[in-house]
Amino acid sequence: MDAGRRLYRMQLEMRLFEKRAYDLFLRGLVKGTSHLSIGQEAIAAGFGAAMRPDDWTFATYRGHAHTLARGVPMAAVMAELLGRVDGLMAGKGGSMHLTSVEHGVMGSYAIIGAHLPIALGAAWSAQYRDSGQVAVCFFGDGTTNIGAFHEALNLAAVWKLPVVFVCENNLYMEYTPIAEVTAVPRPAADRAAAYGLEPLTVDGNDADAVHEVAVTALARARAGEGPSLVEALTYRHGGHSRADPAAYRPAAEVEEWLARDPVPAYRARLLAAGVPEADLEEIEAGVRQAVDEATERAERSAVPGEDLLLTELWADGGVSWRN
Ligand SMILES: Cc1ncc(C[n+]2csc(CCOP(=O)(O)OP(=O)(O)O)c2C)c(N)n1
Ligand SMILES: [Mg+2]
Repeated sequence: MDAGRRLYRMQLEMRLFEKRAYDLFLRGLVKGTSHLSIGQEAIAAGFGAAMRPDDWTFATYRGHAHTLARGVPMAAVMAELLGRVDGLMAGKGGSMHLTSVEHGVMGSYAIIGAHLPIALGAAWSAQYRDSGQVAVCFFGDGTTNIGAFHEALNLAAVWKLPVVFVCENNLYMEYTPIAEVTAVPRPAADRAAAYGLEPLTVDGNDADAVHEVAVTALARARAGEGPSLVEALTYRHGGHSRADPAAYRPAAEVEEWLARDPVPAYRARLLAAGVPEADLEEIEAGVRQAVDEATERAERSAVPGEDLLLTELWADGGVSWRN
Protein backbone atom coordinates (compact mmCIF):
# COMPACT_ATOMS: atom_id res chain seq x y z
CA MET A 1 0.00 0.00 0.00
CA ASP A 2 1.47 3.40 -0.92
CA ALA A 3 2.02 6.12 1.68
CA GLY A 4 -1.18 8.06 0.92
CA ARG A 5 -3.46 5.04 1.03
CA ARG A 6 -1.77 3.88 4.22
CA LEU A 7 -2.30 7.24 5.95
CA TYR A 8 -5.95 7.27 4.85
CA ARG A 9 -6.49 3.76 6.15
CA MET A 10 -4.82 4.54 9.47
CA GLN A 11 -6.95 7.65 10.03
CA LEU A 12 -10.12 5.84 9.07
CA GLU A 13 -9.33 2.96 11.43
CA MET A 14 -8.93 5.42 14.29
CA ARG A 15 -12.13 7.27 13.36
CA LEU A 16 -14.36 4.22 12.95
CA PHE A 17 -12.85 2.48 15.96
CA GLU A 18 -13.63 5.44 18.21
CA LYS A 19 -17.12 5.90 16.78
CA ARG A 20 -17.79 2.27 17.62
CA ALA A 21 -16.28 2.70 21.07
CA TYR A 22 -18.74 5.53 21.64
CA ASP A 23 -21.67 3.36 20.51
CA LEU A 24 -20.54 0.64 22.90
CA PHE A 25 -20.29 3.20 25.69
CA LEU A 26 -23.92 4.26 25.02
CA ARG A 27 -24.87 0.59 25.31
CA GLY A 28 -23.22 0.48 28.73
CA LEU A 29 -20.46 -1.86 27.59
CA VAL A 30 -17.44 0.43 27.97
CA LYS A 31 -16.64 0.68 31.67
CA GLY A 32 -14.97 3.69 33.23
CA THR A 33 -14.40 6.94 31.43
CA SER A 34 -12.95 7.38 27.96
CA HIS A 35 -11.54 10.27 25.97
CA LEU A 36 -11.94 10.26 22.21
CA SER A 37 -9.59 11.92 19.76
CA ILE A 38 -12.11 12.14 16.91
CA GLY A 39 -10.88 15.09 14.81
CA GLN A 40 -7.24 14.69 15.88
CA GLU A 41 -6.40 11.49 13.98
CA ALA A 42 -3.97 13.04 11.49
CA ILE A 43 -1.40 13.57 14.25
CA ALA A 44 -1.34 9.97 15.49
CA ALA A 45 -1.34 8.69 11.89
CA GLY A 46 1.37 11.07 10.63
CA PHE A 47 3.72 10.18 13.46
CA GLY A 48 2.79 6.48 13.57
CA ALA A 49 3.63 6.11 9.87
CA ALA A 50 7.00 7.83 10.35
CA MET A 51 8.16 5.89 13.41
CA ARG A 52 10.45 2.88 13.41
CA PRO A 53 8.94 -0.30 14.91
CA ASP A 54 11.32 -0.10 17.89
CA ASP A 55 10.60 3.58 18.65
CA TRP A 56 8.52 4.35 21.71
CA THR A 57 5.17 6.07 22.08
CA PHE A 58 4.16 7.81 25.29
CA ALA A 59 0.49 8.77 25.19
CA THR A 60 -2.12 10.38 27.41
CA TYR A 61 -5.55 9.15 28.49
CA ARG A 62 -6.61 10.28 24.96
CA GLY A 63 -4.53 7.46 23.54
CA HIS A 64 -6.68 5.07 21.49
CA ALA A 65 -5.44 6.47 18.16
CA HIS A 66 -1.79 6.51 19.24
CA THR A 67 -2.05 2.88 20.31
CA LEU A 68 -3.66 1.79 17.02
CA ALA A 69 -1.04 3.80 15.11
CA ARG A 70 1.66 1.43 16.37
CA GLY A 71 -0.07 -1.64 15.00
CA VAL A 72 -1.70 -2.89 18.19
CA PRO A 73 -4.57 -5.18 17.09
CA MET A 74 -7.93 -3.43 17.19
CA ALA A 75 -9.66 -6.37 18.90
CA ALA A 76 -7.24 -6.21 21.84
CA VAL A 77 -7.85 -2.48 22.29
CA MET A 78 -11.62 -2.89 21.94
CA ALA A 79 -11.67 -5.77 24.44
CA GLU A 80 -9.64 -3.65 26.85
CA LEU A 81 -12.21 -0.85 26.64
CA LEU A 82 -14.88 -3.42 27.46
CA GLY A 83 -12.86 -4.75 30.40
CA ARG A 84 -12.56 -8.28 28.97
CA VAL A 85 -9.86 -10.93 29.40
CA ASP A 86 -8.73 -10.69 25.77
CA GLY A 87 -8.01 -7.00 26.28
CA LEU A 88 -4.52 -5.59 25.94
CA MET A 89 -4.08 -5.76 29.72
CA ALA A 90 -6.61 -8.53 30.36
CA GLY A 91 -9.29 -5.91 30.95
CA LYS A 92 -7.65 -4.50 34.05
CA GLY A 93 -6.47 -1.16 32.64
CA GLY A 94 -9.25 0.19 30.44
CA SER A 95 -9.28 3.13 28.06
CA MET A 96 -6.91 5.39 29.97
CA HIS A 97 -4.04 2.95 30.52
CA LEU A 98 -3.40 1.34 27.15
CA THR A 99 0.10 -0.12 27.05
CA SER A 100 1.83 -2.59 24.73
CA VAL A 101 5.57 -2.79 25.23
CA GLU A 102 5.73 -5.27 22.33
CA HIS A 103 4.49 -2.52 19.99
CA GLY A 104 6.51 0.27 21.63
CA VAL A 105 3.45 1.73 23.32
CA MET A 106 5.02 2.59 26.66
CA GLY A 107 1.83 3.59 28.38
CA SER A 108 -1.04 6.04 28.43
CA TYR A 109 -0.82 8.45 31.33
CA ALA A 110 -3.77 10.07 33.07
CA ILE A 111 -1.75 12.47 35.21
CA ILE A 112 -1.13 15.57 33.12
CA GLY A 113 2.57 15.92 32.26
CA ALA A 114 3.63 12.80 34.19
CA HIS A 115 4.90 11.00 31.11
CA LEU A 116 7.23 13.70 29.81
CA PRO A 117 10.02 12.91 32.30
CA ILE A 118 9.34 9.19 31.79
CA ALA A 119 9.84 9.59 28.03
CA LEU A 120 13.15 11.28 28.86
CA GLY A 121 14.19 8.16 30.75
CA ALA A 122 13.48 6.01 27.71
CA ALA A 123 15.34 8.46 25.48
CA TRP A 124 18.30 8.47 27.86
CA SER A 125 18.42 4.68 27.70
CA ALA A 126 18.43 4.82 23.89
CA GLN A 127 21.23 7.40 23.96
CA TYR A 128 23.26 5.34 26.47
CA ARG A 129 22.86 2.14 24.45
CA ASP A 130 23.30 4.01 21.15
CA SER A 131 20.29 2.06 19.89
CA GLY A 132 18.95 4.72 17.53
CA GLN A 133 15.51 4.51 19.13
CA VAL A 134 13.44 7.65 19.62
CA ALA A 135 10.82 8.37 22.27
CA VAL A 136 7.80 10.25 20.95
CA CYS A 137 5.72 11.87 23.66
CA PHE A 138 2.20 13.18 22.91
CA PHE A 139 0.34 15.56 25.20
CA GLY A 140 -2.23 18.35 25.12
CA ASP A 141 -1.98 22.13 25.15
CA GLY A 142 -2.96 22.27 28.82
CA THR A 143 0.08 20.18 29.68
CA THR A 144 2.39 23.03 28.70
CA ASN A 145 1.38 24.86 31.89
CA ILE A 146 2.54 21.99 34.13
CA GLY A 147 5.99 22.16 35.72
CA ALA A 148 7.02 18.75 34.39
CA PHE A 149 6.73 20.08 30.81
CA HIS A 150 9.39 22.74 31.45
CA GLU A 151 11.63 20.44 33.47
CA ALA A 152 11.52 17.75 30.80
CA LEU A 153 12.12 20.17 27.90
CA ASN A 154 15.11 21.70 29.64
CA LEU A 155 16.81 18.43 30.52
CA ALA A 156 16.10 16.93 27.09
CA ALA A 157 17.75 19.93 25.46
CA VAL A 158 20.74 19.98 27.83
CA TRP A 159 21.40 16.26 27.36
CA LYS A 160 20.44 16.29 23.64
CA LEU A 161 18.12 13.34 24.19
CA PRO A 162 16.44 11.51 21.29
CA VAL A 163 12.91 12.55 22.14
CA VAL A 164 10.18 14.28 20.14
CA PHE A 165 7.59 16.18 22.14
CA VAL A 166 4.28 16.56 20.33
CA CYS A 167 1.78 19.04 21.70
CA GLU A 168 -1.70 18.42 20.31
CA ASN A 169 -3.16 21.88 20.65
CA ASN A 170 -6.92 21.33 20.45
CA LEU A 171 -7.56 24.80 21.94
CA TYR A 172 -9.03 23.44 25.18
CA MET A 173 -7.87 21.90 28.36
CA GLU A 174 -10.72 20.10 30.11
CA TYR A 175 -13.28 22.90 29.70
CA THR A 176 -10.97 25.92 29.77
CA PRO A 177 -9.74 27.54 26.55
CA ILE A 178 -5.94 27.36 26.64
CA ALA A 179 -5.77 31.00 25.44
CA GLU A 180 -7.41 32.20 28.69
CA VAL A 181 -4.70 30.79 30.89
CA THR A 182 -1.53 31.10 28.82
CA ALA A 183 0.70 34.14 28.36
CA VAL A 184 1.63 33.36 24.74
CA PRO A 185 -0.58 32.47 21.74
CA ARG A 186 1.20 29.21 20.89
CA PRO A 187 1.53 27.33 24.16
CA ALA A 188 4.30 24.99 22.99
CA ALA A 189 5.99 26.66 20.00
CA ASP A 190 6.27 30.08 21.66
CA ARG A 191 8.17 28.49 24.54
CA ALA A 192 10.59 26.45 22.41
CA ALA A 193 13.18 29.24 22.37
CA ALA A 194 13.45 29.05 26.17
CA TYR A 195 15.04 25.62 25.66
CA GLY A 196 17.13 26.52 22.64
CA LEU A 197 14.72 24.76 20.28
CA GLU A 198 13.16 25.84 17.00
CA PRO A 199 9.49 26.85 17.21
CA LEU A 200 7.68 24.23 15.13
CA THR A 201 3.98 24.43 14.33
CA VAL A 202 2.12 22.16 11.95
CA ASP A 203 -1.44 21.77 10.71
CA GLY A 204 -2.48 18.88 12.92
CA ASN A 205 -5.43 18.12 10.62
CA ASP A 206 -3.15 17.36 7.67
CA ALA A 207 -1.59 13.90 7.93
CA ASP A 208 0.94 14.61 5.16
CA ALA A 209 2.17 17.79 6.86
CA VAL A 210 2.43 16.00 10.21
CA HIS A 211 4.24 13.08 8.58
CA GLU A 212 6.79 15.42 7.04
CA VAL A 213 7.50 17.14 10.36
CA ALA A 214 7.70 13.75 12.08
CA VAL A 215 10.23 12.38 9.58
CA THR A 216 12.50 15.42 10.12
CA ALA A 217 12.21 15.40 13.92
CA LEU A 218 12.83 11.64 14.16
CA ALA A 219 15.87 11.88 11.87
CA ARG A 220 17.28 14.73 13.95
CA ALA A 221 16.85 12.75 17.14
CA ARG A 222 18.45 9.63 15.63
CA ALA A 223 21.39 11.66 14.37
CA GLY A 224 22.18 12.81 17.92
CA GLU A 225 20.95 16.35 17.31
CA GLY A 226 18.60 16.29 20.27
CA PRO A 227 14.93 16.87 20.96
CA SER A 228 12.20 18.64 18.99
CA LEU A 229 9.05 20.27 20.22
CA VAL A 230 6.20 20.16 17.69
CA GLU A 231 2.92 22.00 18.16
CA ALA A 232 0.16 20.47 16.05
CA LEU A 233 -2.98 22.61 15.72
CA THR A 234 -6.17 20.61 15.83
CA TYR A 235 -9.62 20.28 17.40
CA ARG A 236 -11.54 17.53 19.12
CA HIS A 237 -14.98 17.09 17.60
CA GLY A 238 -16.59 16.03 20.85
CA GLY A 239 -16.29 16.88 24.51
CA HIS A 240 -13.33 16.30 26.77
CA SER A 241 -14.54 12.92 27.98
CA ARG A 242 -17.60 10.78 27.48
CA ALA A 243 -19.59 12.79 30.02
CA ASP A 244 -18.97 16.21 28.44
CA PRO A 245 -21.41 17.65 25.84
CA ALA A 246 -18.90 20.51 25.22
CA ALA A 247 -21.54 23.23 25.38
CA TYR A 248 -18.86 25.77 26.34
CA ARG A 249 -17.58 26.00 22.76
CA PRO A 250 -18.91 28.65 20.37
CA ALA A 251 -21.05 27.08 17.62
CA ALA A 252 -19.19 28.97 14.88
CA GLU A 253 -15.86 27.63 16.11
CA VAL A 254 -17.15 24.05 16.09
CA GLU A 255 -18.57 24.55 12.57
CA GLU A 256 -15.31 25.96 11.30
CA TRP A 257 -13.31 22.99 12.58
CA LEU A 258 -15.84 20.38 11.47
CA ALA A 259 -15.40 21.78 7.97
CA ARG A 260 -11.70 20.96 8.32
CA ASP A 261 -12.27 17.36 9.36
CA PRO A 262 -8.98 15.59 8.55
CA VAL A 263 -10.51 12.31 7.33
CA PRO A 264 -12.78 13.52 4.47
CA ALA A 265 -10.13 16.13 3.61
CA TYR A 266 -7.54 13.41 3.15
CA ARG A 267 -9.96 11.38 1.05
CA ALA A 268 -10.55 14.38 -1.20
CA ARG A 269 -6.80 14.89 -1.53
CA LEU A 270 -6.25 11.31 -2.67
CA LEU A 271 -9.10 11.59 -5.18
CA ALA A 272 -7.65 14.83 -6.54
CA ALA A 273 -4.27 13.10 -6.85
CA GLY A 274 -5.86 10.46 -9.09
CA VAL A 275 -6.52 7.61 -6.67
CA PRO A 276 -9.62 5.82 -8.03
CA GLU A 277 -12.80 6.09 -5.93
CA ALA A 278 -13.07 2.29 -6.03
CA ASP A 279 -9.72 1.96 -4.23
CA LEU A 280 -10.93 4.24 -1.45
CA GLU A 281 -14.20 2.31 -1.18
CA GLU A 282 -12.21 -0.89 -0.85
CA ILE A 283 -10.17 0.62 2.00
CA GLU A 284 -13.39 1.82 3.65
CA ALA A 285 -15.06 -1.58 3.38
CA GLY A 286 -11.94 -3.23 4.82
CA VAL A 287 -11.83 -0.87 7.80
CA ARG A 288 -15.57 -1.28 8.48
CA GLN A 289 -15.13 -5.03 8.47
CA ALA A 290 -12.10 -4.84 10.76
CA VAL A 291 -14.05 -2.72 13.28
CA ASP A 292 -17.02 -5.12 13.15
CA GLU A 293 -14.75 -8.12 13.71
CA ALA A 294 -12.91 -6.40 16.57
CA THR A 295 -16.26 -5.58 18.19
CA GLU A 296 -17.52 -9.14 17.85
CA ARG A 297 -14.33 -10.58 19.32
CA ALA A 298 -14.36 -8.11 22.19
CA GLU A 299 -18.02 -8.77 23.00
CA ARG A 300 -17.46 -12.54 22.91
CA SER A 301 -14.50 -12.29 25.27
CA ALA A 302 -15.10 -13.20 28.92
CA VAL A 303 -15.21 -10.81 31.85
CA PRO A 304 -12.10 -11.35 34.04
CA GLY A 305 -12.57 -13.80 36.90
CA GLU A 306 -11.43 -13.39 40.47
CA ASP A 307 -8.27 -15.34 39.60
CA LEU A 308 -6.95 -12.21 37.83
CA LEU A 309 -7.44 -9.96 40.84
CA LEU A 310 -4.02 -10.65 42.29
CA THR A 311 -1.98 -11.12 39.09
CA GLU A 312 0.35 -8.54 37.52
CA LEU A 313 0.22 -6.35 40.58
CA TRP A 314 3.26 -4.65 41.98
CA ALA A 315 3.89 -4.26 45.69
CA ASP A 316 7.10 -3.30 47.41
CA GLY A 317 6.41 -5.45 50.45
CA GLY A 318 6.19 -2.25 52.47
CA VAL A 319 3.70 -3.58 55.00
CA SER A 320 6.39 -5.87 56.35
CA TRP A 321 8.81 -3.08 57.22
CA ARG A 322 6.93 0.21 57.26
CA ASN A 323 5.19 -0.06 60.61
C1 LIG B 1 -1.83 16.81 37.25
C2 LIG B 1 -3.26 16.79 36.76
N1 LIG B 1 -4.03 17.88 36.96
C3 LIG B 1 -5.32 17.88 36.52
C4 LIG B 1 -5.85 16.78 35.91
C5 LIG B 1 -7.28 16.79 35.41
N2 LIG B 1 -7.30 16.86 33.95
C6 LIG B 1 -7.50 15.77 33.20
S1 LIG B 1 -7.46 16.11 31.57
C7 LIG B 1 -7.17 17.74 31.85
C8 LIG B 1 -7.02 18.70 30.70
C9 LIG B 1 -5.78 18.50 29.90
O1 LIG B 1 -5.82 19.29 28.77
P1 LIG B 1 -4.82 19.09 27.58
O2 LIG B 1 -3.43 18.88 28.11
O3 LIG B 1 -5.02 20.22 26.65
O4 LIG B 1 -5.24 17.70 26.91
P2 LIG B 1 -6.56 17.33 26.08
O5 LIG B 1 -7.51 16.68 27.06
O6 LIG B 1 -7.10 18.55 25.45
O7 LIG B 1 -6.11 16.31 25.08
C10 LIG B 1 -7.10 18.00 33.20
C11 LIG B 1 -6.87 19.34 33.79
C12 LIG B 1 -4.99 15.65 35.74
N3 LIG B 1 -5.43 14.55 35.13
N4 LIG B 1 -3.70 15.69 36.16
MG1 LIG C 1 -6.20 20.32 24.92
